[in-house]
Amino acid sequence: MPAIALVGAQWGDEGKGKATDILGGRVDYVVKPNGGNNAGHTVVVGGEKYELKLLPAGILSPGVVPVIGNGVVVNLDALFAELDGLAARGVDVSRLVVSAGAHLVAPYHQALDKVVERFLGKRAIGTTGRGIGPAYADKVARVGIRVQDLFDEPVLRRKVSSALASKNEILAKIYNGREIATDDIVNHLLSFADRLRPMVADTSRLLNRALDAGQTVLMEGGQATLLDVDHGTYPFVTSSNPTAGGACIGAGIGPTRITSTLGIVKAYTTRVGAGPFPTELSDGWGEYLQRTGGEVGVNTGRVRRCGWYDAVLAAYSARVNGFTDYFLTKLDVLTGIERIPVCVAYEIDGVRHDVMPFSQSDFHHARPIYELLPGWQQDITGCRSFKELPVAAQDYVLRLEELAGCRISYVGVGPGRDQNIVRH
Ligand code: 2SA
Ligand code: GDP
Ligand code: MG
Repeated sequence: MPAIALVGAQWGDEGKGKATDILGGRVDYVVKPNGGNNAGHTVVVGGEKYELKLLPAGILSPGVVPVIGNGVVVNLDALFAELDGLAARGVDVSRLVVSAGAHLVAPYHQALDKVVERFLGKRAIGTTGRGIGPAYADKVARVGIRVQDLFDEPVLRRKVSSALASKNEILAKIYNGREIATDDIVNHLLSFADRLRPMVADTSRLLNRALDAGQTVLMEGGQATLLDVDHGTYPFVTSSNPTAGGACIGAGIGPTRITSTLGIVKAYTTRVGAGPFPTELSDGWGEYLQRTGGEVGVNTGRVRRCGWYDAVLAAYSARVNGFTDYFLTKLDVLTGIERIPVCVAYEIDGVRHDVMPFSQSDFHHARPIYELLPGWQQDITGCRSFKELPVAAQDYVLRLEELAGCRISYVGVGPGRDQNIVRH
């Protein structure tokens, strides 16, 4: 009855979609516990490229039941557009199950997201503009609309009306003085109700019964640890808990069910949006990693900021998530670099820090202290066992493992489903 939590260890885009996809053959359910259509996973299957946003990557594995958990915020326009797009490409989307407890992203959430970013000006977070923060804010303020509300029209109407009452003054400013009418929102949401109804279930019950029956559940975290609203680089974070603890809450599975916690970590570091990033490269190497690694946001098309591997960050992530294993992705992108810098500590206002500082003011001043590791020149994209890797590449992985305090059980050497090395 194993439950596996799969979590991004850096600032996202580590390759969680690909990791989920390759585990897909061994699991029965893949549940997305957090986030919404701000996520973006690129999965390459048999040379075909799929870009998933709101749906869990498990939808691409025929034997898997994909689940949208209660911790997700669902934009119904985005959900059906994505389902229709995949169906048109021949993917069977009929197995999808959606939690009755998941919250909805309404059009006014998106409008608020954009206007708040505009007001913040230079201090903007660099959100994806998908209304994620405002939808989670309503959830916590207890004025959110949930999937189950679509099937009780009087309740839906009451809830939309009270959600709008608290924000119509602000919304009127956004929409040039025009208030949003409750009816417009209610009718828009209700237009999806009939199509959604057969997919809706008590997903916590479904998943726990599956675990009781000896089936395997994979929780596929969106975003990543350093974007976690509690453990990330606040306020430059998303508005959910994309860590292993958050996965339990967002799926309705108790922590004692988890048998392995897999951290996905890239062999270098990237970040989209604003916020501190000690190993960021503003020289030609940043551009080199961006180009060689194809680092462009799946959702927004934004170019990702790039930097060297940060071992302090990886050890922090291993700690707050209790990782049992790391999946190190994109090792192939480093091929051809003569000496590869790895950040092993920070210098903050003249003092060396071997662990993540607890103060964000300090983290904003952190300067990387690098160790230089020998690189390799041979193409590694065809390697399928650890010993096939050049010795320098093996040593790079082993040094990262030593610094992370958690074993590196998988290594990615290309975007394809089969381009991996399994060590344990
Ligand atoms: P939001 O929209 O409120 O969640 O934004 C808050 C911060 O979280 C970051 N964030 C992400 N970072 C990396 N990847 C994400 N998904 C897409 C992708 C991003 C894209 O896979 O490429 O297409 O730009 C993601 N989602 C949220 C965001 O940049 C803010 O820093
Ligand atoms: P996610 O948000 O964590 O699922 O990651 P994204 O899909 O946004 O970004 C990861 C990108 O790296 C995708 O384009 C993947 O196809 C690609 N990728 C994943 N693993 C590897 C790898 O080992 N090598 C290479 N070259 N690309 C990879
Ligand atoms: Mg992504």
